[in-house]
Amino acid sequence: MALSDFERYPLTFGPSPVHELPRLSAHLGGARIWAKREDVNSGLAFGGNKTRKLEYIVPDAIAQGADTLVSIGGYQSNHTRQVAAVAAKLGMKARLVQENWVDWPDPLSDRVGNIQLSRIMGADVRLDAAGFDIGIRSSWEAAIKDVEDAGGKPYPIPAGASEHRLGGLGFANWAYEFQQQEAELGIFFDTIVVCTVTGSTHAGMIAGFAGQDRPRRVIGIDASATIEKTRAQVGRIARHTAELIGLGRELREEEITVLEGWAGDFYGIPVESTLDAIRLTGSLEGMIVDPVYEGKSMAGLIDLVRSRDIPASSNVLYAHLGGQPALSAYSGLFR
Ligand code: 5PA
Repeated sequence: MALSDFERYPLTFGPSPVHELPRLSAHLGGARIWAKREDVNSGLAFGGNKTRKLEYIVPDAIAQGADTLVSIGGYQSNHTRQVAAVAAKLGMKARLVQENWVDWPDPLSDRVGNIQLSRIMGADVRLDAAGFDIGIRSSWEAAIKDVEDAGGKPYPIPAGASEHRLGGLGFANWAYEFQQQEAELGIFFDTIVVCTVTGSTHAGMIAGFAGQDRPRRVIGIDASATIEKTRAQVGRIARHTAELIGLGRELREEEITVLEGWAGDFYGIPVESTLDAIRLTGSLEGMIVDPVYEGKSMAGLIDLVRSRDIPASSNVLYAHLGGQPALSAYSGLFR
């Protein structure tokens, strides 16, 4: 099968915008930096990377006759907020397990930002005391059973829609969408920088770009602070997705690059480089990145450009995956 054989339920506005970040590029004095913006990809509750993944998952949920999307994340999960929006859009219910993934002192963490939006959209939001883990959780399996026992038809969507058979397709498609956009611009981007946690965003990109003629670096910046799990998950999903879309060859080890160094010690806790990146991107470009994900991948990009690990001759694309609603739960950082 090829990617085009998979059904896609449109949830986005179309191709996400691509634009240059000239003041950030000049400030760093190296590579030319551009952004592709999943934070403005949809009219559904601020969109983001999961909205794209869900475009390939929704047809399966509809085909199965599901009436409830069941998913999981932290209190400030962007993913569960996007699941809630998609459920509303489809006229389905959403049952969301929100675990206490981040030991963060803000007393409004379970009320503002993403979780507030999910509640507004009518999701059944249940808090759970369990800590961070990108794997399959018993709380989520229990929620699926709960829905079944109550006579519903659950459709399970794991954390970040990653460990789902179709989870990598959204960003494999992104890679082809971008290839078209860069052809129109007449610029080749040799390096892509993307935040990675549950893995299917980065993995999908790897699988999609692997089928294109010109090789490029797709650098994942870990924001999970559980690097081994994320690296393994990215590799597994990339290989599975490559097979699904008929790549016709094995992915090479060097095609799977997840770098550590910007996550700090804990998922969800920003470190100095995160806050510097948030302020720099905001003040130079008016582009907002969050303290959990994009601030960390932006910190990675900044360092890689400054150190010339990404050479000054490069055109580098920063994949902005969304996530700004969580900023409300981090207000204390910017007083
Ligand atoms: C998330 C994920 P992956 O999980 O596909 O690797 O994407 C990482 C990522 N940027 C990057 C933003 C803004 C994200 O929201 N978020 C998760 C969530 O529950 O929101 C899946 C963890």
